[in-house]
Amino acid sequence: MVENTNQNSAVIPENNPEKNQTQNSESSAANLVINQQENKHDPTKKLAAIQEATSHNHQDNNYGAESIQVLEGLEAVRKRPSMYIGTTGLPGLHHLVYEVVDNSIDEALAGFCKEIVVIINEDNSVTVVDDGRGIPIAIHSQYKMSALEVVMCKLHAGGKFDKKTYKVSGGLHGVGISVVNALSTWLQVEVRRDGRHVAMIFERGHSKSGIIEKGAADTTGTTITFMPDKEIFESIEFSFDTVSARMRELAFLNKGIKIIVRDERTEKENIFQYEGGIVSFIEYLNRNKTPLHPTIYFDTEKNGNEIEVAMQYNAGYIENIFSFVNNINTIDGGTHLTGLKTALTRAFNNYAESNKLIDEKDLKLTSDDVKEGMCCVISVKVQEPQFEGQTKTKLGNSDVKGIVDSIVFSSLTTYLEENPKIAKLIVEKIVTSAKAREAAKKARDLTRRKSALDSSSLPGKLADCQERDPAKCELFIVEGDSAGGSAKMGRDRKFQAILPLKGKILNVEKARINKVVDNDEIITLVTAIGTNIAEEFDIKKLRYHKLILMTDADVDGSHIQCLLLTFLYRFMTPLIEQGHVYVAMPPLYKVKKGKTENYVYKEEELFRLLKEIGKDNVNIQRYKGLGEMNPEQLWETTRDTEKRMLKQIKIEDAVIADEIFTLLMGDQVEPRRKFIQDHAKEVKNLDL
Ligand code: 0RA
Repeated sequence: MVENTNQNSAVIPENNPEKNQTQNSESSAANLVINQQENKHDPTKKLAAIQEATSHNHQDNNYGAESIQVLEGLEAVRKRPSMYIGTTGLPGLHHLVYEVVDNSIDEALAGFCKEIVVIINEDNSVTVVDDGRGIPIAIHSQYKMSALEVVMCKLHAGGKFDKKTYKVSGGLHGVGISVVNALSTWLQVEVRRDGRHVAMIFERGHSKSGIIEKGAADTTGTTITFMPDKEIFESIEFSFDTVSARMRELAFLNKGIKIIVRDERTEKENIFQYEGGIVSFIEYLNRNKTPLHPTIYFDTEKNGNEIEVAMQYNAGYIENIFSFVNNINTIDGGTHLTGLKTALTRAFNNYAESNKLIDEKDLKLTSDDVKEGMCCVISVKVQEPQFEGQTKTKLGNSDVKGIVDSIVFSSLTTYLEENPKIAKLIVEKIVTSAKAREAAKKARDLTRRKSALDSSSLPGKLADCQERDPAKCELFIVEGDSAGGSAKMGRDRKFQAILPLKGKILNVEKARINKVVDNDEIITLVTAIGTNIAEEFDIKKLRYHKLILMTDADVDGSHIQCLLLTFLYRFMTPLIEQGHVYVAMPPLYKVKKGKTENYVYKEEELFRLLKEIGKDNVNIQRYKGLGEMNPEQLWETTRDTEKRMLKQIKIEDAVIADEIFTLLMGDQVEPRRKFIQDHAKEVKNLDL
């Protein structure tokens, strides 16, 4: 695992007018382009000149059976060019350049090429020069022609000569240089190899010369110049910026390679060379952002696949993940990207959990959380890539997913363990993203729920009253179905409505208040009240001016009361502010002496009363829950507007309820324990 320190990355600025150089005729690569000046505009002249210069007796137009097949292959390319290069528009045109360059990149990957020069000539022909081994020129035994000719004329012949060559680079379709030849009005190739300097000329894929001896060579390399066919392409105007962008990318992906792009039409030049490879790529991508840590980098080989990953978080929120397979930008992702994402999510969750960096219970870091503000480049090199999809920009090899997953997981885990400060910083950012995502989801859920809450049909559980004037109506919100039953019997149906709620709301809702909105009981409640909630709240739709919460005088009852108040406070605040919410105060005891009955609502009251009436012949009945009361008792204690005890809830009460709710239901264990210790008495008598 290497943490990049930026010391060795030579990032050369480009598109900088001061750095743009005019063509330097001293450049070794540029000198390799023979007769460039004289013959640039007339390929026929160039051909004649080269033919004249050579004394070599070649087998011009004297092909064996195999070679005819070879040429038929290239006719197919001319007939259906899009099958080979995607389009005949500008992308296809530029693809020709990339195809040639890819061969040079392969030489570089094999360790034989250090520098590639791409020149857009004045006539829109393109020259690619490399200092690799040079295309072999010996006669190829199978095809009975020079290897050079086979490479240039046989479809897919590219790497066949050298099985050992680590051939991974490949244009978009990996079609080989012969396709470029087929789609060029003329193409000239020069090879410097084995001390020889030779050339060969082609027209629309057909050899127009044999091997032309150009003299001795003390260097090795290949120079290919081609003129795209106007009959094939919609336009042959190359874009310096498009070519530059791809060359820059290739320079990032293949560390150390020097790629020079020169435009003879405008005398612009870019030089790309990055010793840092994809680490430099990350620096480039994050250049206008605020990086949070040094780039994380790892590079591993497994089963002949090379996996390189560089990543860095910035202070922003945008995800920037680039994936490459054999230098091809897999814009549609594929198995390598899936493996990467799975591993990242797993590694960060694992680390966050084992280091207790998530303070919210049940909060899971998702792939989206992990990707926020992340800049990442994954570059894999696989032996036999299978590209899928219309544009062949999606990797299909199924084994790559597991390989990438396990390598990224273990490498990243090691990195996080070795760099706890950076790990903490990153995980904190991811946790923040996760919380923001949850909050956004809450808001969305709420909106979705709110539309459900607007339903005009009243809940079936509601025993409504007859009166239509809300100012005269009361809604009893009653805990438990049994209590609801007796409440129904004890009410004055003219103006009193009953809504029984199932008592166990709390169990489901332990996690979050927002989830309360998902609860069927709450939906029933809101529909009965009629106002909707939050931003959608409309007091004009209030169906009852008195909302009376009626719960048992036990711990469960006070919990439910606490939940309901919290809910009303958070989502229907004006109801509390304007004094529409009440809590019924069912008695704790009924004290009977002789014919006199007294309901007792507080412990202290019981002592006071007993002192008053004396302890003899007194019958004390303790009520454990609403269900124990008969309808008449319920009526007396809560419905009879003359006798009942109601407590009007003020905003302070609701705030307290909310605080208690948060403490009791929240994730923070310590404050909850402290609260219960501090308020042991109050908690016992939570029944406001
Ligand atoms: C076939 C075999 C070898 C190299 C090449 C082709 C080759 C092609 C191009 C195209 C542009 N530049 C290139 N450089 C090399 C292997 C040669 C060996 O084994 O020596």
